Amino acid sequence: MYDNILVDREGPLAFITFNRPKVLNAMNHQTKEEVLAALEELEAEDSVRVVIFRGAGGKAFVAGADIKEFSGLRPIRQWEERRRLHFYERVAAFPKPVIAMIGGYCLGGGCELALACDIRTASASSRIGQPEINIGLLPGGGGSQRLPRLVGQGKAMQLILTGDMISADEAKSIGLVEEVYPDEELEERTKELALKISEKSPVALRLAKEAVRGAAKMGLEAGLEYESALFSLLFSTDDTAEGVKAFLEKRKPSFKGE
Ligand code: CO8
Repeated sequence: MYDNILVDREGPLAFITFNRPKVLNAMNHQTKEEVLAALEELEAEDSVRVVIFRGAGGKAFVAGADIKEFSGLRPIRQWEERRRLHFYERVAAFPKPVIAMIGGYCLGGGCELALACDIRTASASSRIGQPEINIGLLPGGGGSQRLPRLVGQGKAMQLILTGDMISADEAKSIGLVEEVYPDEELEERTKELALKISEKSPVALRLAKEAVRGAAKMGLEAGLEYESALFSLLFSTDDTAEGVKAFLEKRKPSFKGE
């Protein structure tokens, strides 16, 4: 159905796999269109609780935007694409939890995609960076804004100004990825993490994600008001009633997402 990605379901999990291993899964325009279409599909499927991005071929998650599309690119075309797609913003705003499962190179637009996800796991041998500066560019998919929020301004500056790739362990030490697993355990351990999340109330997950995203969008006072409104809203849901009841009855809750 898609040329550049694969979409697979496994119980409550859905995988979107970047599938252009010959170019280390570099993302071209068509890939982005396909990812957005897949996300739309997965948003509508109640059985899908968590989405995981991964790369095919074992060598890369995504080695960046497809540099071939940059040669002779007209500024107006680039501006129009951004205006029309809002690719990275739509990944970040997806209403279900999204995990970037990084196996191998995670560079440029690939790193920015990972930054737009909610949680990042990486295999120990992964290499992560924002090398745009090496081709006379800067991160144009949100990296200059999301990276400093995650790792602090100094480290973000260093990564963006040098274009250096760092190891998964270093990425974890600066907060750029949340978990590092041995290469052969990446998929299994990431699935365990995703399955744990998938058991929670989908509606509570959605609002919790919104609340945390709010922290990057507003000041503390407005953020606390936002959190309070979302917290209160959850008392209108069956899931919250069920969660509280199940706790008091000392049993596992059964969440319906309503
Ligand atoms: N775009 C296009 N093709 C690529 C890319 C890429 N980003 N990365 C790798 N490839 C291709 C190579 O050209 C090569 O193709 P071919 O076999 O036809 O020559 C193939 O993939 C395999 O790559 P290598 O032979 O280079 O593999 P190596 O193991 O020697 O090196 C590297 C791996 C170090 C990852 C190397 O491929 C590399 O440096 N790649 C480029 C990484 C990069 O600079 N990424 C950032 C791109 S710019 C960007 O992402 C901007 C984002 C802005 C987003 C906002 C847009 C709206």
